[in-house]
Amino acid sequence: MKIDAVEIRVLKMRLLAPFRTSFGVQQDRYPLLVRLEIDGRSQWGECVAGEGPWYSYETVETAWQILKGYLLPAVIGRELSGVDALETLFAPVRGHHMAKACLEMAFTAALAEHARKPLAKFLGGVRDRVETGVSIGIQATTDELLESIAARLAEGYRRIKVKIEPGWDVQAIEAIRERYPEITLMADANSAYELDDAAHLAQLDRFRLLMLEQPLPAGDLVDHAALQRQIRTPICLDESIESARDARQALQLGACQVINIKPGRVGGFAESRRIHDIAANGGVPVWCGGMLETGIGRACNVALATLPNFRLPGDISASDRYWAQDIVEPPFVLHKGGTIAVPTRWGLGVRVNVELVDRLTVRREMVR
Ligand code: OSB
Ligand code: MG
Repeated sequence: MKIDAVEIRVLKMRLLAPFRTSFGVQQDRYPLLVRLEIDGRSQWGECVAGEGPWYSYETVETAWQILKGYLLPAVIGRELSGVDALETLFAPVRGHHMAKACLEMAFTAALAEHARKPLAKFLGGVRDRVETGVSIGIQATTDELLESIAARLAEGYRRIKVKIEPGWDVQAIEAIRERYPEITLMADANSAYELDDAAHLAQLDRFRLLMLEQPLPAGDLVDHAALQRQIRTPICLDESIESARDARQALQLGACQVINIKPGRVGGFAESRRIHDIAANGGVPVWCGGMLETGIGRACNVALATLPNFRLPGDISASDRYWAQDIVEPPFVLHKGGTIAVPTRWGLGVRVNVELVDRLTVRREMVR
């Protein structure tokens, strides 16, 4: 297979409601899309980088530069025997997993289409539906928090994740538990705490949280291991796990009991699969995280979450969780029991609404 050319675009898309985490508020999302011209067809991919370097050092702008300056020149016009070949050509570029991942995932979807298989089957998936939960941002008041949880539960979501930060944690979780003693509940701190906060975080233990996601900074595997010895709530790592090597070291240290895999964060499907396997061998469950994706990235997440060790509900959500109109057809919808159906068409499995994408595009360039 040969990638003949790639169009890079940035869209501007308004979220249905602002999304607040411990690292900031997002009102608009600027998804970077790639359109690979391959085998005479278009294959779309989505980069999950944010507008600014808050979740990680990558941004829409750095992804654009790395794609145009390094990754695309390395692969365009070459005969690529498979994903291994792509990974080998990307290897000299350190980090920048989000930039790499959008190409790796689009290329993998093209391989799936070529093999006449749905992406999920091509990856070795074993499910036709994936269980999904929903992520709820930091709210101005406890009443608003309880209201938004009520709305999501009414929609059918069966696992609630709430964002926390110092000043919005124990009391917020306590209020949720008083109202909903039995829901499956978890919290995500996006690195807002330090090891010195261990005694404070131990106060969350009495709320029977499914897990506490990424309490400490990304590089702190050793501190996460120390924290895990001081709290009963299982720690899940998100930002800390950028590669299979990170996953192996995290498990060796006892830094977590669960891993959130976002293919965009780790460089794509192949590395996600390696992390999945390391976790499976260690008896550690994984689940698929989200990055406020459009339907293109969402389709990739859904496909990945069909692998056997994705044993906990993901942050996959339906298209209407974030978007008035998704850029794919059909959009992803929530089914009874809080599940999303896995597309059965070959390749990515959804059509891209190019007319809508054109209207939302704020920047584009062809690279040959
Ligand atoms: O930490 O999981 C996270 C969104 C943007 C950046 C980081 C995170 C999130 C979410 C939302 O929690 C996940 C989603 O629904 O896409
Ligand atoms: Mg997270």
